[in-house]
Amino acid sequence: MSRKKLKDEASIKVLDSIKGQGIETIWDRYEKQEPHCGFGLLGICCRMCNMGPCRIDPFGTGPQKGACGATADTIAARDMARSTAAGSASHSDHARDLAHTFIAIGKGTAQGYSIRDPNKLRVIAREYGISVENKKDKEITLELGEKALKEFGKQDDEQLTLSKRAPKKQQEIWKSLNIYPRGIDREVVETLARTHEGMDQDYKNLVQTTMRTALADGWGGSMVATELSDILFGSPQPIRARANLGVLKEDEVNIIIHGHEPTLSDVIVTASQDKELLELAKSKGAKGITVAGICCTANEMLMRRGIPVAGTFLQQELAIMTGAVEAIVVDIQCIMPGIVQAASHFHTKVITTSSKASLPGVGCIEFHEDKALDTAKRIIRLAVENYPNRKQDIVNIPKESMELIAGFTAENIFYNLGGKFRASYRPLNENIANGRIRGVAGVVGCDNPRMGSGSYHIELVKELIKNDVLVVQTGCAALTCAKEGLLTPEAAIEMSGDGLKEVCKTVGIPPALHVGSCVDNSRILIACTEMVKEGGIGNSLDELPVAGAAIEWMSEKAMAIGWYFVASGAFVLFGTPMRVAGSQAVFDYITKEIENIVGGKWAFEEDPIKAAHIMIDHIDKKRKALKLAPMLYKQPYKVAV
Ligand code: SF4
Ligand code: MSK
Repeated sequence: MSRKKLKDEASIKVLDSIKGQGIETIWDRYEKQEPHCGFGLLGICCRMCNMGPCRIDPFGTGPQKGACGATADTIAARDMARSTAAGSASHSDHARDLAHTFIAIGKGTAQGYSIRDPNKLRVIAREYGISVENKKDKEITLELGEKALKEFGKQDDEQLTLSKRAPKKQQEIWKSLNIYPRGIDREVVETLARTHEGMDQDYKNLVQTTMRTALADGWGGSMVATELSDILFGSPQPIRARANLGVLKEDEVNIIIHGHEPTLSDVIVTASQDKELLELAKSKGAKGITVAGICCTANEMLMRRGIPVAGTFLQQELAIMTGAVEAIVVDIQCIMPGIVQAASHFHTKVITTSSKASLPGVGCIEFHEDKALDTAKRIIRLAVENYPNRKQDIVNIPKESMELIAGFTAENIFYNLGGKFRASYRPLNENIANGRIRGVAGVVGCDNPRMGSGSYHIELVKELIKNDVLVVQTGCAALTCAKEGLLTPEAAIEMSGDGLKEVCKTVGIPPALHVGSCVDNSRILIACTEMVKEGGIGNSLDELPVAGAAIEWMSEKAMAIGWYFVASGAFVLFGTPMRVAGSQAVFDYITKEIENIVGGKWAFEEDPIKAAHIMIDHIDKKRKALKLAPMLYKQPYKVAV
């Protein structure tokens, strides 16, 4: 029963409040799907052509080949490649939209935007080979937007962010394996072509295209999205805010922004402070307007503007079920169709804003840069006018919300670890080398009713920090841990091992650092590269004592992220094996053999404590290979789990 693992008090209270009212949630629908189709779970069902669907018998007594002759190996690897391409496309299309916004700003056709980090604009423009001398922001913005856009369609040339930033050893490996990505679009299209019926049947070749496409995302599409967002919306700095459903206000108009793209939500936040709209809200009986985020739109607005977080992916329906949300404004990705059904029981208006993410029967106020501010004001007006329709007697906002610090980046971590006078990765590397910090782990990704409904992230992070592993977090994993207090120095330092505690206390940082949204996993690539550059704990990414996990992964984007880290030399753990367990050959290849090829590999473990120790074992293996000092303090770490 999936709900049994849900530990978040606020969510449980909302679920209890709707009992017996015939209102469905993701947990109800998930349970109705059980038991899940074994063929699908194992990845041995193929629907690539109309001779199928074909299924491979996992017990060896039934068919071992599809009608065309495809084996379990081909079918599983082909499915994994396609999903990774879809995930890469999602991140990268988000980046493309930002490039378009840059062009619109440069041409003067965008409304309501200004470049908030003109220094970074110049740094990145120079990296793209654009001369910035004596040029105005607008001019550079246009040139950078156009150049960034060209990255997507490159046919043979290398992507700039990748060729200029990735460690040399990784670049050499990618070239020797023919997985050095070209244009983002080209890689996605090629993977789709290669996975068509009658095309690539060799699972190793399919893993190769999977890695190349994912690398195009991590070092390309996602990285472009991160950099352009920093320039446009401001580079994050550590900022305090609050997270969980308790951030909604009983006496204010509540607007939820949900999805991934900050382009409209940033303007919505600005418009929510508009005097006229605030007056309108007062005239309707509300004391003000609260904008709160869900999913990665939340992360984007949280780390740049301190906007409160209403919740994670799994809380999108629950926010509506508090009865206190006037509008939920969605852009792209991770928008559950279930919110429409949820909203039908309350007064909440669901507003879609992208023609790429439509919901049946739901009105769309399409967002375009040239009318961004007008659109934002129109949306807020709609929400405000909906406030009198709220039934105050059924409003049930749980009290729970927790303080957090968000907004660490690969750049500002220099200052936070080294202080103003010693701005470098040296203190981090030194503390890893001398055994105060065991290593670094990325704990990222979705929350999933199949796993712990968020609770696995919390258990995993607690076990890692207890064993002196510094944690960096993005996506809903970060928001989940924020709700538990793991993103504040005050609440979390005491849960850390003695070495990590000493470092965090000295520097005043939490043991789990929020580094952003899903596309911001690219910041982790950059931070790892900086650790290599600083020296002393490995000469390439695959030598570093680091590991990553998306234990509750749900989306295809998580597969793209996992694969670009593995292809970059990292160890990545997922709770479940990406629908490849039906092919022993593919499973063994990606969990064992591949380490000798790219330096990284996969592991799958659903138990969060065991998962933490698998990651710790990997970090210790790397420490041993580097001959780093033994851990400084006696640890709770037990080798056998
Ligand atoms: Fe079946 Fe082959 Fe068609 Fe897949 S591609 S559905 S295995 S015939
Ligand atoms: S939002 S991809 S549920 S992390 Fe980026 Fe959360 Fe996963 Fe969506």
